[in-house]
Amino acid sequence: MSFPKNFLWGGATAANQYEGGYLEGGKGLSTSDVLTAGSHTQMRQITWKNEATGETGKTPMAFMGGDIKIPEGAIPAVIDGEYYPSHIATDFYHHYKEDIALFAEQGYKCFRLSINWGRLYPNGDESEPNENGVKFYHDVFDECAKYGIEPLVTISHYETPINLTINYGGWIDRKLIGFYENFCRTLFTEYKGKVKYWMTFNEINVIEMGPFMGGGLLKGDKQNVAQAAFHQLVASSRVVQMAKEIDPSMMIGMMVGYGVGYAGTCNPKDQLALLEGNHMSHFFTDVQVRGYYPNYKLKEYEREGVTLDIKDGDLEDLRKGTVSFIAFSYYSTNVVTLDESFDHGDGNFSFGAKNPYLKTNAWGWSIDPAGLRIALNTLYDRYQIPLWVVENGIGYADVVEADGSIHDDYRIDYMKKHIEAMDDAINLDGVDLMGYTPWGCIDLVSAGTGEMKKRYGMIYVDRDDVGNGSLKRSKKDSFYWYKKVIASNGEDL
Ligand code: BGP
Repeated sequence: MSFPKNFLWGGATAANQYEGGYLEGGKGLSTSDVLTAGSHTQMRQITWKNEATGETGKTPMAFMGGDIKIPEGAIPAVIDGEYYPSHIATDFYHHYKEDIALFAEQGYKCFRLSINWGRLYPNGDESEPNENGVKFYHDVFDECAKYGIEPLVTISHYETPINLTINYGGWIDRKLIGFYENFCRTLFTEYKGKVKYWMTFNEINVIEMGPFMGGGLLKGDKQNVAQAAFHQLVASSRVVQMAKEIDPSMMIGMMVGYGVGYAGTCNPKDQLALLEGNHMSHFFTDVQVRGYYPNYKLKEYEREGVTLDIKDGDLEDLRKGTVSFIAFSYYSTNVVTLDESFDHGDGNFSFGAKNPYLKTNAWGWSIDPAGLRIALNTLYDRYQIPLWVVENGIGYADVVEADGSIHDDYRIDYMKKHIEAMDDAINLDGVDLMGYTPWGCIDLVSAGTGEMKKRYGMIYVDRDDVGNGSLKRSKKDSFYWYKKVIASNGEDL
């Protein structure tokens, strides 16, 4: 066991699932604020209201591709009587000092969080930021600095100011590039010297599967998604260049939800299906690391009649604004097969077929540490730039014992095996890995289902699926275990 001396051990969160304070300090509504709670198998839905008629309703599941189908004349809105888990979430907004102290107690070297765009720009299109919002993140970063914890900031994580969806249609409108640049200029100038590591969009590839969550889009057809993704890629490349001008020591990375697939059989048809899956997995990394659209994507667009509206300078920006590191989330692997005898499972996101060699959690996500080593090798072979595992973990309905303790040995086991896989990738394969921030290091709301009971944390938060609970924090067994792991720089697992 040996991890690099400056390996960045920490934990990961995101404002839309953790922060709460959804209308405090002048914050505007964002897309995540109109998402209802879901359930084990029911993904979250978007609520809407027609102001003129007073009619309200919910769309089908928010995380699926295709058109969102909000009726004519209605807009996404918060509806009385509905429960929205992200409004309070696990209330980082009021608990940040306590939480950062707990992270420090575990020995964190870094802490991943996201900036709530609507806290700085309530409508997204203002020219000047909301000072209250700017101050909140100064306070958070100052608190991190007290303990020598390096922030790792996701600039946009599943939320867009709702005004940008209602009045511009989300990222389909090119104007969002400018609004995002404006937002980033504020971030880079305000937090210069406090934040070194940034990622432009969380799981940028999610726009293909969740156009509303990823791009604030109400029209999720292929043409719209392709153009909106192009705008995000151009925006990302421009702010990479901007950051270099404002502070050359900043490192700006991209972030992708990385899909590792296995072909179900050696039937060449399965292998070709896997090849197509791999194209999907690499499209965004290819553009953000290499600086241009890969041929397989251009051919796919050509076949499907998708055209991109490209303005002067866009392609040059893509070339110039390539990222310094690849951050990715890794939870499980998928099986790609045309063989109908495979079991397809029933969890949320258990795409593809079930892998008979792997166990799954209650949500159908397979547990596959070897897949992480494969992910690290594949990405490093392909791009040869530093990697960072910024999300990893197991969702579990933890049980609180009568004495308040939480024995999450399944989580310890999951993390231990994934840390061993990273160790192998570093020491057996020579992969350049910067750090590890397991997801939802403190309990927070599930992005996919909106549940609280799908917990990832090493710190428990007393809150349930319908909003009851004191929000009190307590330490799970994994809290102490991970503390030991960090103290020994990964030696003592
Ligand atoms: C990733 C997201 C996170 C997070 C995680 C776990 O896709 O970046 O925001 O939530 O998945 O997913 P879930 O919360 O649905 O269990």
